[in-house]
Amino acid sequence: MLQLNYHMTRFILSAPDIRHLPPDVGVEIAFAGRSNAGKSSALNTLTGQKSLARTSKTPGRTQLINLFETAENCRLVDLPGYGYAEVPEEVKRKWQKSLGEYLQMRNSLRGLVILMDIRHPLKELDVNMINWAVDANLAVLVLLTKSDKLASGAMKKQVREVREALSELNADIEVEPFSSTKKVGVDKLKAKLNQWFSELSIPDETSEE
Ligand SMILES: Nc1nc2c(ncn2[C@@H]2O[C@H](COP(=O)(O)OP(=O)(O)OP(=O)(O)O)[C@@H](O)[C@H]2O)c(=O)[nH]1
Ligand SMILES: [Mg+2]
Repeated sequence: MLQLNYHMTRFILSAPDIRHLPPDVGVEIAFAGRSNAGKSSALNTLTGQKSLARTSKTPGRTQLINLFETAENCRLVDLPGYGYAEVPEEVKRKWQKSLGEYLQMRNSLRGLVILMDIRHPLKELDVNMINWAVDANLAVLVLLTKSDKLASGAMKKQVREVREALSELNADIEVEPFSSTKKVGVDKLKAKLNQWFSELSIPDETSEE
């Protein structure tokens, strides 16, 4: 099993749509979730780099498909959030379209880390995303973010409830609390990414003679 050093992760590029992405080979794991869920913060915490991915108090910060590379053919992707109403309709349409295209067309996308604020989990769009990912045969890890915002008892109750709700899907989805500020769940995230990068690589069809 690969043991990647996530601190070595470097930025590759930001793409407005999938036509601007690098060749579709290797394994990509994308961070998805509602606007403001803490996707970009989780990437920074994982990589030990304060401003690798751009974060903001204002939802809708990440508007492009941002690619990072941890090792050769092992990429992490920071996606724009979904479900944020307060952006101009035109902008929202454009970025939700490229998000949808990325999720549906990108061959090297093998897994999704789905992040939900632990205080507001399993909103309709989250459930849709999880169901869609399961149907599309993507591996899924659910992180309940900002776990520092709840007391220990309430935090554990939320984790248990989300686990119970998702167990009905029979889809082997791990659910873990996560906090970027308190560094909770980082080791679980690293372990899952190592597993996925090791197991989910697909042979490069173009290299077969
Ligand atoms: N208390 C607390 N705040 C957090 C945590 N993670 C993120 N935040 C805050 O939540 C806000 C949103 O974080 P981002 O990482 O930018 O969220 P995002 O999901 O990338 O948002 P978009 O790019 O807009 O979709 C910021 O103000 C962060 O500081 C956490 O673990 N604990
Ligand atoms: Mg972001």
